Amino acid sequence: PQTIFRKDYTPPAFLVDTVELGFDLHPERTIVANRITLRQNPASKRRDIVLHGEDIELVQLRMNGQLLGKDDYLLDHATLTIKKAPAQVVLEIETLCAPVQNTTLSGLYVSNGNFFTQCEAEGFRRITFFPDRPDVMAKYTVMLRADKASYPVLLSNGNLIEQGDLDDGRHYAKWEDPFKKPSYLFALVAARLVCQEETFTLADGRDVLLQVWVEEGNLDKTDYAMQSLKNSIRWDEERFNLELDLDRFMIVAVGDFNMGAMENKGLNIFNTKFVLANPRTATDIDYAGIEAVVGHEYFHNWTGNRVTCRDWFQLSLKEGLTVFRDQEFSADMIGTDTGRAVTRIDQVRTLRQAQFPEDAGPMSHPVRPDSFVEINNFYTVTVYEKGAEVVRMYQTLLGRDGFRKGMDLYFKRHDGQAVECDDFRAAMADANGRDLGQFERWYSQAGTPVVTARTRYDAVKRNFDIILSQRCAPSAGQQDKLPFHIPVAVGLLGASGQDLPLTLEGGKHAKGATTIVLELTEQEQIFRFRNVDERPTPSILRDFSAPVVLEYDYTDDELLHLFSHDSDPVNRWEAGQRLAMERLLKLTAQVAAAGGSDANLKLDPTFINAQRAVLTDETLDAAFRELALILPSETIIAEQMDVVDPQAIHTARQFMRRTIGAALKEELIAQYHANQTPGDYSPDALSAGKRALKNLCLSYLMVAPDMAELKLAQQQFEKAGNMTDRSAALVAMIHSGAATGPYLQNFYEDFEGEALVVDKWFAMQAAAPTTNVAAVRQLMAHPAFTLKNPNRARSLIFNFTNANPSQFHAADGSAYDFWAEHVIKLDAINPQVAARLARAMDRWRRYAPALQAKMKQALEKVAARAKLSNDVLEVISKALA
Ligand code: HT7
Ligand code: ZN
Repeated sequence: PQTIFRKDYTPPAFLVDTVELGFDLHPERTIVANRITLRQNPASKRRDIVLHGEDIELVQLRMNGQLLGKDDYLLDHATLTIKKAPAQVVLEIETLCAPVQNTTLSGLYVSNGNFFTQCEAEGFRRITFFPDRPDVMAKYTVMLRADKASYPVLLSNGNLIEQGDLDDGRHYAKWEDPFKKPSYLFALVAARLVCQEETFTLADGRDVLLQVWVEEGNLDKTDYAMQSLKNSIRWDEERFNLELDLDRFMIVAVGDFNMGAMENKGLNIFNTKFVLANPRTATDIDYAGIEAVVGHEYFHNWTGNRVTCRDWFQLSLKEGLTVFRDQEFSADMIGTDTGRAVTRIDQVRTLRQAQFPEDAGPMSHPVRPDSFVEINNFYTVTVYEKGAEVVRMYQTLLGRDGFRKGMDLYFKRHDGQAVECDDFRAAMADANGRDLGQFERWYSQAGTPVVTARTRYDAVKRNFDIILSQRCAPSAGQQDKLPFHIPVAVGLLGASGQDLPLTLEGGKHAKGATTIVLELTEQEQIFRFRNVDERPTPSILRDFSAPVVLEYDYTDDELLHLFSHDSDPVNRWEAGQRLAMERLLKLTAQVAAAGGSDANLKLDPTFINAQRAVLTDETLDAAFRELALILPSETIIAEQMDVVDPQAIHTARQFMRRTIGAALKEELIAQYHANQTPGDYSPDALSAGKRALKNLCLSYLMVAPDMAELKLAQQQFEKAGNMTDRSAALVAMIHSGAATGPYLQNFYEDFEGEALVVDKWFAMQAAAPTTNVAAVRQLMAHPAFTLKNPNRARSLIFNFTNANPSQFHAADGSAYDFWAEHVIKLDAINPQVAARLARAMDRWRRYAPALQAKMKQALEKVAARAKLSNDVLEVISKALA
């Protein structure tokens, strides 16, 4: 397959001004009539019109009214080219496609009898021939025609300008989008759906219509999405002075969807998972996900739609920025400092769990990649989450006001344009009179920088020096890395845990500041703090001010001091994670040395006491305590090891959980009862935090439960008034290895008709360390299982391969065969989903030789298939390279 390089970008030869689309919708045979007006691009010397087209049949083509014959154009499996076209062209193109056969869920497809589209990144070319690239922006008018009884609702982007009945029971609707947009933002829906709608008044006094469309029977699950939409609109007005620019904004939920949601102009299409919620079916995490994704897609209206990407290498321009915006939105919605810190800790966990491993693996790429085979493989945690960290660093360096100035300038300069990451950086720099030249390396260099800190205290001169140095390991195509511009937020703690006022030599900081952002720009730099009366404990990288690994030789005492006192909650949590990680690594080594046995393991009382202190400190938010008590995940532990031994990690971590559960039994039971949330369910952060802590207590008590503890879980399951508590009880039971058959059966029967809950039912079994590959195969035989629905495939298969490491890496390699078999099967149905599954083997080279050999065999088995998609081929060949 062909690799596409960023350096090869050329402007389009022709620009498109208007697009008129006519759809005669039939599941088997949809006719698409497309009339586009094109004109030569003065910025290009080329005169060929190149249109993309994939899996569609050309019926007829006219240029400036003239029917074109086969000799007038070149047509292959991917493009239609008209050589030496005149400067002004009207093309009329008629094509055919078969939506019901389209299992890729890209382009126009049928889900549960309804029509939907998904065009990002390159799906529009599966609908009609078009220059399907984001720098071609045009105005669209869309006429939809379909059978009225089967598809009573006809939606597209922008405003509804006409609708009516046709012969033969068909009807039509005409939509017009007043804004220029790239083709990836086109959408249509033709369906039997119902909606919750509301008129909402914008800050400027305009009334807009908001709608959330779902299948009948789900109208009792749309309130939270609607509320989140209204909150998002308000938030963007207040925080960035950005208003909704349309008269109508629609969200439509669909059960078959490759990702979370899609920001099509005025017609956001969502995976049901991020729309539907009521207390009976959705957990606190689901509610938080809905708020974040509704916000994310809404915020794209400015960061992505009004200002879009010049080419797909710039994807993080819209995605990193929009993730940052949705993160800030979620934090502001909680509104408290600890709430903000809790969201920040969650972000750090995601980075460590998924982005750091990606950055160190075979698919490692810069935030702005230099090349790709299949763009769909680059909707990654690096582009999204690391991209958001890069945006966050502007705010850390420039301050909130400075960041806002940069945003204002960005929109002033680029509204209506398709631009590059460099344009965003230039707006930030110019609005603040700063040179951010070196900051560019965050976009161009892959890999996670490692910042090493050393300190020295001079009691006579009362100086405390922090010496920071940085390095970054080589990654594909990038042997030597240049120093990054890294903001390192630092505070110093005195002996009683108080923040010391800081005086940085040469720094210009407010008198009495207790956190200062050091700017590390060289390979090594010394930062000197003056007037320091005692040797302090440094709190480095507060609020996780940069996406780096921080190395500092903390003593246990220093970590315990930070864990008890740091005023920065992120670093307070981090100290606990370091204490736990040191022990987990030692225990893992001991298990491995003892041939897998945990017989002689010990956990020191100091650590247990520190855990006890946090658990019982009721001055701390429950949400924070919960995070402080969760041990680093098996994946994060694995990332710290040179040779990964998944079984030893699991045994060591389980030992630690069991020991904590036994030692703190009394306190865990007390906190379990103290953090009940009686009364009506509410997903607010305070209540969700209490439930999280309570359910963590339960999970500790259930590592090796006695009868009373088992009963506690069973009662919670039976009496729970919401899905958070019900599913937490069931998960605790499954993980404990207790006989759960009747409970699982009962859960399934209660929710058989709720697809999203059935997904949970598969997921919780797949991720349990008690579930082996044979059990997964058995679950696949369940009548509710299908590979065709991405949510369902993910719930069982992905949860097994990605969230159940001790079983996925079973010594006999049987789960690797299972993986290979399903990558191949899925690839024939949906390459995007298959390629995501393929990534489960990314880190295969880090395992012990016996496992490595089996993983390699499985990879080679997939690679040997004759008909692989580019999506899977790219992932597998990079893994094997
Ligand atoms: N911009 C969207 C990314 C996307 C996507 C969404 C649904 C299905 C396939 C997709 N390919 C790319 C989602 C977002 O980041 O908001
Ligand atoms: Zn996005």
